[in-house]
Amino acid sequence: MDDDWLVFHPAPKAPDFKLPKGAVDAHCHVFGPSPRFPFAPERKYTPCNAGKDHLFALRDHLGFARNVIVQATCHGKDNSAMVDACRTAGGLARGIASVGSDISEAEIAEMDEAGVRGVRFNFVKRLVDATPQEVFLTIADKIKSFGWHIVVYFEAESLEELEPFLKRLPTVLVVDHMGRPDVTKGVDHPDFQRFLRLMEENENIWSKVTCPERLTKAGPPYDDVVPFPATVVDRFPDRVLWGTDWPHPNMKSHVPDDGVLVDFIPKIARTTKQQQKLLVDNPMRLYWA
Ligand code: 0GY
Repeated sequence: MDDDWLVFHPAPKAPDFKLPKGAVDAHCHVFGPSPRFPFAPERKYTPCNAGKDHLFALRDHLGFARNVIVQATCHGKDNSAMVDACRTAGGLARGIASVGSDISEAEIAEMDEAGVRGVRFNFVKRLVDATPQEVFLTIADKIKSFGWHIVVYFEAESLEELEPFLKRLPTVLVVDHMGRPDVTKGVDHPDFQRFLRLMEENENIWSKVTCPERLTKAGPPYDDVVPFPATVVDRFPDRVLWGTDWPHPNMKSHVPDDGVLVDFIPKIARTTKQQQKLLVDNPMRLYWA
């Protein structure tokens, strides 16, 4: 692993917040373990091993029932670790894959059978080399008849340029980490207002209200981040998802305690009705219907 890699928390606290029955951790990853599942030659980072057994133990410790495992860029387009985790979970995990435009219908069908329900388009330059928009449009066209959706990862300053392209995509879109706002600018800043307007005007766009540990400047318990996800949950309660982001790739400031992250949830989804939608109803509708 990279010299400056921060390994996930060895013993997260048991959360004080009791998750509703059937709660879904809708954003997490598996890394390897290598050498069984080698990392991709084109990767931009080399993580620690963080395999499915660890992930499922964390799920049980925190009180989640299910996982959505998102293909991490360190595995490139080799989805085998994620697919293996989905198969092992016996219906309790779904997956999001990374694929090329040469993906065949048979390959999509095989992943679908394993539990994959979407693809991820990544626009974060430190994680991937740029992909031509035509490639993404070809992939979108191939996956849409399977009822799959598209997860998009970009940073706030890219949204203005990306917006016309996002509007061309034909499926549900799920934006990772609210498009990574700069929390020092506040929710009223034009950048975050642009993101809220995008959701307002496009009913197919959902948001993961995730990653206070990445967005914070103040550190745990991440109170400086609260207004951002709280606003999104208040305005779009039927189009939000929550996840741990375990094993927290590329964290540099600190190692997050996943139990502290779970205790953040009631600060951003303040009623039991919002919590039920965020943690159970929305992910079940998108991934298990
Ligand atoms: C995240 C965030 C990051 C990494 C990846 O696939 C990945 O490598 O998503 C990041 O470095 O911000 O959502 O896991």
